[in-house]
Amino acid sequence: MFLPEIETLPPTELKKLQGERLSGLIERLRASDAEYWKKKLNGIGSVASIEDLPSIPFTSKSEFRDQYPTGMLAVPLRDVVRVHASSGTSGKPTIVGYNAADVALFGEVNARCLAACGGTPDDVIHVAYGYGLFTGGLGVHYGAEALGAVTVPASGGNAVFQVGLLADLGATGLAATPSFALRLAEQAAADGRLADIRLRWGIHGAEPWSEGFREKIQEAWGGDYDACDLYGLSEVIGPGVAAECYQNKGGLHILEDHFYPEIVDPDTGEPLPDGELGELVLTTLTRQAQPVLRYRTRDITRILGAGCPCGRTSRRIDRFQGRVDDMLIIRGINVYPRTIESLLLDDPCISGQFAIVVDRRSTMVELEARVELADSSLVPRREEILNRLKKHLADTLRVRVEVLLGDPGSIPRQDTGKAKRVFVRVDDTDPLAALLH
Ligand code: DLL
Repeated sequence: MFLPEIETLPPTELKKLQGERLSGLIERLRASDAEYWKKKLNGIGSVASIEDLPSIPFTSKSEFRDQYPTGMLAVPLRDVVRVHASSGTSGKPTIVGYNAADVALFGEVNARCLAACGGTPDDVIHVAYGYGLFTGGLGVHYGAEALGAVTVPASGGNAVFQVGLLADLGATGLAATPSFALRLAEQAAADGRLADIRLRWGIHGAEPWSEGFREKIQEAWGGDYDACDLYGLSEVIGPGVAAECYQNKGGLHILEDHFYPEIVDPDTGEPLPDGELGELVLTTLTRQAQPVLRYRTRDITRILGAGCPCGRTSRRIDRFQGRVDDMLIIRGINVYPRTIESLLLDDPCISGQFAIVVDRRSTMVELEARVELADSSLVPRREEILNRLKKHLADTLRVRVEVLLGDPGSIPRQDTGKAKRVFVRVDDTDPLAALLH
């Protein structure tokens, strides 16, 4: 544990700390000259404990767009020492500012997450998240340095070169998106370098991934590799909001002394009790330059409760089911791409690479899943595996999915950024062809 005195605080003390931090934050924000904060807090009564949080209105993604680029800063711009940005789906990116204390916090929370996933000062940590405006590379980088590990800023791309580096520098920890972690393992196998690589654990996030995908990554790197989940988002800080511990995978410890979680109904905004699936809402209790109050993440999860064999007392949240906006509505039936992924990747004969195509060429929308065989020895069994997959999907989903089962390596790989899994087909051009350029 990186900060045991905080990470094992008894729940009542944690709640007290959260209340103090929240009321301190509100006082700081009330003192800010920014128009945005004056308006946001106008008419809000006293905020003395965490129970007062629901009296504050939600914050939505559109506020970042409206306040672009620096309207949400709670400090003068000259106090900012770093900016990050996430690319918006439409138009303007979301800009996030950090002062020196925020940068230190960014390092601390990532060091805590790395330690939860198995990292120690003795590790060599290969950071293959993208560096730049994206928060992944620099966020985990500062965490790995704060932990005292040897930190290798590999960034994304160039899998062949990265495999050599992993072997030559003796990396023991791998920080990468789950899709790139698997891509690197495939490359290492193709180059005959797997036996030269000593990776023990990985910290993977920035995109949704199923338990089946975890198994593919762990198998690809060898049985002892622990693949753990890391969650975060630019609007809140970047990576470092929640992470699994290697002792108890299946839920993520939320660093709730800094990021206070609530779960609400995504349609009505009504709070939901622990255990119920809904939209995660986050409040940054300690961010200084650009805090957020009750930010609607659009990410779907549930609160699992506290108590964990690792000794951390923070509550855990479930692995992400997807985003509210990801939900596909196929002939009136709601389906999340992650559900289809879980069903497909349950099958050991299928590789971890897949794509879902929403075919909108006719008014009857069709779903197509493209997968590939895990290795070429399975080619003679293609029909049998395909029928098994189709049956597995038909038994569980209420929508029909056409399955295409290709040869190993037939689905295009992506070496940078977040893996694109869902493609929309509107004409006779194959939407996956765009990945080849
Ligand atoms: O993806 C920050 C990050 C970097 C997290 C590296 C983990 C590792 P954004 O680009 O702003 O920030 O995207 C945030 O990505 O709202 C989720 O929808 C999704 N996401 C992030 N982590 C996970 C995860 C970074 N572990 C958005 N599981 C979030 C599922 C995730 N989805």
